[in-house]
Amino acid sequence: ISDSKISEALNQLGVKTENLGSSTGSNWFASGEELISKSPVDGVIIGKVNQTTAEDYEKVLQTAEGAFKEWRKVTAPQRGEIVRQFGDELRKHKASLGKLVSYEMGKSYQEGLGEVQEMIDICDFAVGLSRQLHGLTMHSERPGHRMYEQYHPLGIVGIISAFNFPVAVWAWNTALAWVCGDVCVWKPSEKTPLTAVACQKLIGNVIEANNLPEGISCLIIGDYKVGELLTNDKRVPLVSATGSIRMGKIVAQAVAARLGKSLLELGGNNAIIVTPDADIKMTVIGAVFGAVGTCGQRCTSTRRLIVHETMYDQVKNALVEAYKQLRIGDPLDENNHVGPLIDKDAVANYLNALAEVKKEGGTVLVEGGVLEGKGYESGCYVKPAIAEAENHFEIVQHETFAPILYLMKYKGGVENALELQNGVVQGLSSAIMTNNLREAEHFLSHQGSDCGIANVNIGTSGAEIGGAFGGEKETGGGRESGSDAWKVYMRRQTNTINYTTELPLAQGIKFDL
Ligand code: UN1
Repeated sequence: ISDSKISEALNQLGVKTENLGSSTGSNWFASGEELISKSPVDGVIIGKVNQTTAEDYEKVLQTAEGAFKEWRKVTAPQRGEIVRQFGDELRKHKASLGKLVSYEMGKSYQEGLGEVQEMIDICDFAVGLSRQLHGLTMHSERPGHRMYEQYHPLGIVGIISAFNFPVAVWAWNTALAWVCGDVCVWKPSEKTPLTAVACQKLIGNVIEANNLPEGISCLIIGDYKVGELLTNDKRVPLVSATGSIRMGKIVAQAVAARLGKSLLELGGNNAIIVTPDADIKMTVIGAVFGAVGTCGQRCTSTRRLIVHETMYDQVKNALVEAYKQLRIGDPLDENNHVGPLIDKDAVANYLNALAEVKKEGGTVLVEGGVLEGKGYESGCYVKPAIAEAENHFEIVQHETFAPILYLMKYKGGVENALELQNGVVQGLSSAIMTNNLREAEHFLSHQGSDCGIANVNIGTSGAEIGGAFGGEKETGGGRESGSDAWKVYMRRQTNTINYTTELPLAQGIKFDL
């Protein structure tokens, strides 16, 4: 670990041991090549972590298998108690972990704290859930029979998470999976290994203090090759993957080939529809936060603004003015609104998208560009840009993980705006800004938004954990976090009990011997 500006935070999190890599609970072992974690904030190498080899992976899986046999015997409310303790650890370490998230990933410190808060919230949710893993009871057609269903744990849940929410998305999955009685093997993004190490340290301490089997929480480190070990592994009945559509298609095919289950939360191409009845001030705040927050690297980031022709100039001018106020720089400095992109590859994708939109006939309203000079040495700081574009442009159809907002016009009724909004392959988040009840209800109806998330008078990003999170079409169809998303982490069993001395058959079938 280098002596960087977050060394104190790292110390508080206990991330200072040599030889970190694969882990089962608080037991670390590392034998693979080193993976370097470089901060996009200042380009400094924060630390190195050993990657998981095939042998390390085998050890992890066997430990997880053993742990599952013990963990499923612990009652669900007691499992909830462990998650409660983990939530308390997160409360204690919120500032340090938030800082590490901000420094390793590049989002603002406020957003880093927000991400840890999401982890705490999902822990609280999971604790309550641990007494509510309800099944239904049914009436049997046969006399003296009782029918009901119950949910049992699945076993080992694989979690593949992305760099943009390096800790919260893991927590959404793992907190639910744990109360459901599963054990988890986590492959974080290779771009953010240290935040993962920090989380594993925190849960490892809780597991150890409670004398529980270490394999309840496992960590494997590396790139897609390590992920493949997980997706191809028959011992892992569920793989939950968050990331790009390209990655999701590979994961889905590998898991389906062995008839496993996958939970996919992939790309978005989220739009805000701005109707003639929209409140301009709310629209601008929602759109700017949605487009530039996390430097445009949320899967719920606002990519498109579909504005009614009567509002177009007003919205356009207000946005251009708002973008002038944006302060870009060190995300740990709370005066800044926008931090860096994750790495130089992301910068290249951003530049490519800007070039493409021009090539296809778009007009740039707010120029982009890479920032240079003092404070921007990492080469990852870019200017949020706005371009007037058309929905059918190839580049507009594509999710570019960067702060580029495409502005487009619609005429006539809200159904025309919905044509555009739904006219992309992704289906994650959507929003309408309107004070018109008819428009709002149309947008929310079966003829309206085709996305997993549809908001009225709120932007596209910043979902709460209480609702099910995920989307349709190429977003992958999975749902994580709140509502009844827990059901995917369990197997349903239908039970019929005959308490008579007869054996009547269902459907009235007679079978006499
Ligand atoms: C993601 O970008 O992968 O709604 C998750 C939001 C956050 C979660 C985003 N609560 O923006």
